Amino acid sequence: MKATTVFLSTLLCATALSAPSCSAAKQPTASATPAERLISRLKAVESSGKTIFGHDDDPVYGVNWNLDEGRSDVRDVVGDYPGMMHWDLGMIEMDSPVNLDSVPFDRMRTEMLAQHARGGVNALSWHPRNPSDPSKDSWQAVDKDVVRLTVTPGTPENATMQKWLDRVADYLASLTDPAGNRVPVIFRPWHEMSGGWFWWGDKNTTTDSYRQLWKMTREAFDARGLDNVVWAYSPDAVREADKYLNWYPGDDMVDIFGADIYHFNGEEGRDNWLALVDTAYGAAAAAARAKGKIAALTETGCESLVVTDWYTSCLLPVIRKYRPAYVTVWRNARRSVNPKHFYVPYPGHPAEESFRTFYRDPQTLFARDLKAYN
Ligand code: BMA
Repeated sequence: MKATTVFLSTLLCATALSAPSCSAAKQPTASATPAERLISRLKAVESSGKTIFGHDDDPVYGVNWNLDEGRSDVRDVVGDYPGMMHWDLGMIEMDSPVNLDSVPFDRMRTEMLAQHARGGVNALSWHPRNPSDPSKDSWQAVDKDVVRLTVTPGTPENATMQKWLDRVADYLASLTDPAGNRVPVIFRPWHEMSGGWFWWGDKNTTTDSYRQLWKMTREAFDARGLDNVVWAYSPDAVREADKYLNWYPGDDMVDIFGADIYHFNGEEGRDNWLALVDTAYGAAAAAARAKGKIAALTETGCESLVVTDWYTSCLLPVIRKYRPAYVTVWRNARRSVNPKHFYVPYPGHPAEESFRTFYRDPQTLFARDLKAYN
């Protein structure tokens, strides 16, 4: 499907929809790092006016299966894997062999390498435990001062976070192809900070401490010489565009401007979602344009697909209007664990047809389409 061959050198700067800053979108040289090469690919996608489709935890479990090999709810419905696979590192900080959603980290690595080998892209978020009390998860803000304590040298929280960042860095360093080359990954730390639900979120910290937490993270990876990390900034849906950059850590620390914007309340929620996309994604796109960086809808979706034509009546018009480099929908939780928590249809679900139409649309890029963007 959509088998147009796209050469980076001819594509960049070639269309009215070109990357925000053409000078920044150069063809990578042989000495480019894996991160620089991924940035160039994403800019080429943006310049072509197309959008990569992404799905969280795609090939490791689905609504009716768990840890099968070679399976994906997306693939079961459309015959191809998503162009992007999104993952979460939560619990790696505790040295756990499985993440917070019971995905073995070894299997996650194998799938990330397979996705890279088929021409696809990988992205990671991280829901770490609370460094003030690691028995508490990301959503439990036991101490409102936790971010300040975490970024202050000499505190137990700071020592804990340094150790945790080292474990994340070990994992990122272990993402190598069979020839030993590091595989690039989008890393989206400290996400949805504009909301109050995480210990690093707006209700629990100051914007200054937040920015220091980002800087600490970035410096820890840089000190390890990681050259395969592309950094994504992703507030939740801000209701006022001028708030979007409140937590922004700086041009030297971010490559992608994102926004996490979910569709709630079924049919009735349509207008609200569209308005939030206009405001929050609009702010992300404007920042990306102004700074010559990439813009993406970093999380979205309509839980249970209660709007059965959501892919064609909601998401497709939005990506045609804004042309983000990628969109990511959230995970298809196993029915036995959380029966309503899924965002792509599985075989037999009434949203299948809408999703197939979305897949066939020339605007959307799935794994096979991405081979053209090398
Ligand atoms: C959330 C939910 C949780 C999950 C977390 C990390 O939004 O899906 O059930 O544990 O993401 O994947």
